[in-house]
Amino acid sequence: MFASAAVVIVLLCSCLSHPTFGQECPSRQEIQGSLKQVQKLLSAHEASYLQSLRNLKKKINLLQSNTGKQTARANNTCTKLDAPLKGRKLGKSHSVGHEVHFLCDPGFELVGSESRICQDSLTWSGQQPTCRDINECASSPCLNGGMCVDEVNQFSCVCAKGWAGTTCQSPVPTFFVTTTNASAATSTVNAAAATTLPAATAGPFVRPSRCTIVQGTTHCTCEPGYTISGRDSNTCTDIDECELFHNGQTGRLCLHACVNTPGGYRCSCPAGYNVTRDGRSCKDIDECASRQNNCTKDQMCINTYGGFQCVRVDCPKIPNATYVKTSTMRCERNPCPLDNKACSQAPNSFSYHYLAVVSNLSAPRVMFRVSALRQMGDTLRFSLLGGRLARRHFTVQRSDRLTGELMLVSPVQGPATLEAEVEMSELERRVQLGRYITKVTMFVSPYDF
Ligand SMILES: [Ca+2]
Ligand SMILES: [Ca+2]
Repeated sequence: MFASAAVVIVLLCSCLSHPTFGQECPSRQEIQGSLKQVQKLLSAHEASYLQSLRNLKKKINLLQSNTGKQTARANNTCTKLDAPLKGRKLGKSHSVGHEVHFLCDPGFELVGSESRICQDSLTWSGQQPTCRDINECASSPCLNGGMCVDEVNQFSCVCAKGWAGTTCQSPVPTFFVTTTNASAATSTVNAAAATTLPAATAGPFVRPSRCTIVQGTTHCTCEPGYTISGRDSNTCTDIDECELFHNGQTGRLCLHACVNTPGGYRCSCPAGYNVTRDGRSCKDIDECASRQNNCTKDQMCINTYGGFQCVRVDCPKIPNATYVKTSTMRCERNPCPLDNKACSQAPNSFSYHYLAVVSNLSAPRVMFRVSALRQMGDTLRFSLLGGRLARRHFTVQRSDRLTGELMLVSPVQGPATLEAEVEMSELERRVQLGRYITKVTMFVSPYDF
């Protein structure tokens, strides 16, 4: 088209500059008509040229942004997330498509997102969660004017005078006994000085009362932690707080055991625990951190609730395949001889993981995750191996394209040790490319703390 326009222009130019050159020149009108057509033609060309330029620019921009995305995808991870205060984070991978879950300690409730996914945009879905102390006092459980004190996972009542019990439900026998003594003057008498206590009731759990005689009326009182019981106002007996507050429900005095003492009480914990600073709860002793363990050098110390375990990873003995330890908790298969199918079908690796949990942990919950770094082949499969016990308490499910999770499906009553094996297999057109076994051992404490 450009060529034909150029010929027309050359022809017109030569006619205009040399009108008598001997060729048949068109009339002026015809020339103007032709020039208009040429102008139209050029405008059309200019428009189409500009359109092509715009398209080309668009394509270049698209290419540039795609290259940028691929660079980001090369280290395609979201920023690291922290566990909430008084809570835990499950899941370590921050790669695109991976999920992390959040749990709160007992007595705390989660506010915000329970799970967050690392999105394609390299940002996390949802909101960062926090753990909020569950207010056990919200239902006003303390009766008869008692004041409720919210504690971690429980509450306690500070009862108004004259009331006792977990929820201040029971009236307390009065500490003041009024007797009439017509002959007595106003004086303070130590009752024990005047009366010899019977041997059977003597001892640290029995104390003399303090009596004041005011205008012929005797008022007897006891030291804190003691009360006048029965008719004998001269004798104070220890209040058995453990008995008085004995109630298996929320407002227990002690997390574990209560020991009555003269004038008070104390809480005790099973072996392997220390009593907490508030004197009422029990905290596990970390024998592995405090070197209070007898694990040998080739063993690993696993701290458990109420104790510890010494474990040693020995690589499995499987016919046709040999394994070598590549780290404290991992064994990998040595290269197989050519054409040894039995060897190449044996698991490529065994990984070992140990978890310590309390008894009766609520379920369902994710206990462990297994992820493939990248997908080989066309199918990735996760399955649960192991005996009936493992199947009763665990299941394996997929959380994203490359991750399988071991879920606890029913609470486990401790003490117990459970083992589960998660197998991850890679397949290409139903032919197995590799098998990776993760052995998870869960130590369940005898107590729910
Ligand atoms: Ca006592
Ligand atoms: Ca321990």
